[in-house]
Amino acid sequence: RELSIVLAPFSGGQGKLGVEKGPKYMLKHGLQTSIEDLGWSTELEPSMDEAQFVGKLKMEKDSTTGGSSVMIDGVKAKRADLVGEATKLVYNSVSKVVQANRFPLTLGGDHSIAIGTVSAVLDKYPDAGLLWIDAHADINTIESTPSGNLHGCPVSFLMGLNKDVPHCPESLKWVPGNLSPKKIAYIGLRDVDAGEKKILKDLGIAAFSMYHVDKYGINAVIEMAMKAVHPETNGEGPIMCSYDVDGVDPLYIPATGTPVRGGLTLREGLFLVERLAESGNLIALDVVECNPDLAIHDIHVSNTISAGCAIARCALGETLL
Ligand code: DIR
Ligand code: MN
Ligand code: MN
Ligand code: MN
Repeated sequence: RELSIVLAPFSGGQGKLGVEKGPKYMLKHGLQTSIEDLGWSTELEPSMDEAQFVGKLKMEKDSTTGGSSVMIDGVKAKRADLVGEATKLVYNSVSKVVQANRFPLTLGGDHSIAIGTVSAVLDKYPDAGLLWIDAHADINTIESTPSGNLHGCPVSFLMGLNKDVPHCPESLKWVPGNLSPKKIAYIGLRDVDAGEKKILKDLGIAAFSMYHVDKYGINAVIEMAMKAVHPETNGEGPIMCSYDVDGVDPLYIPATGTPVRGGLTLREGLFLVERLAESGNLIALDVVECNPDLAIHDIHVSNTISAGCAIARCALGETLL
């Protein structure tokens, strides 16, 4: 069992600096050794130069030209050039890893980086199902986005929903956009924009909100999600998990950019990935949106980073007994 930790220290998909520090903090917490202790041989795969992107972000904030944003009906797809560039670098790294039959564990960074990870995984495993753990659906198009933040849009790019939209950013045209709406299931949703609700409904996407977690329990929800992405084989088949830590309640994971109360308990959030590990079907994992700079107290940093690391370890086989 061989694994590469792909570092994706990118923050341009949203507006709060600090989320690029996620990978560094998780490594400092001892993540690589603890994964080795689970029996994996590991390697680091840096995908991009953190300082280079932070430098560009700062430049852009200082600049008044706004040349890198695309304005559509008064809404900007913010920093689309940087998101296009960064996600392509992540795509290149994850492609190298999966093509070498290694497991890609990608550490964000904001959730826009999943444009790169999922595209690379689908090249290698076209039949893969995608479980998207998040308070948010991240399926806004460049037309529906209320914020212009591209970390709220990765799924629409993965599905090719922006292809026919005028002014689709040139920088993101490399994205294959071939994820089928039948191959994704959400768990943990509780802050979904009106435009996103319409897309989920129109495309018939499997979406389990916190309502469903409360109603059926997390075990039943994960079984339903696995069956939703692999209906012909009763839930069996390759699964990728893209895990936004804001899926878990901010009580447990406070240092994240867009916290929403009423989320998964820490145990529910860990059970999810323990169950995926147990299935033997997990082929790739992202852990994104840990932002140590948003903590008010030091304890918030350690709670967030230790929970982020626990998500990775549980997905990779750590058990309580
Ligand atoms: C909101 C928030 N739906 C947006 N999205 C977030 O900006 O599109 N995604 N926070 O993680
Ligand atoms: Mn989110
Ligand atoms: Mn919102
Ligand atoms: Mn997200």
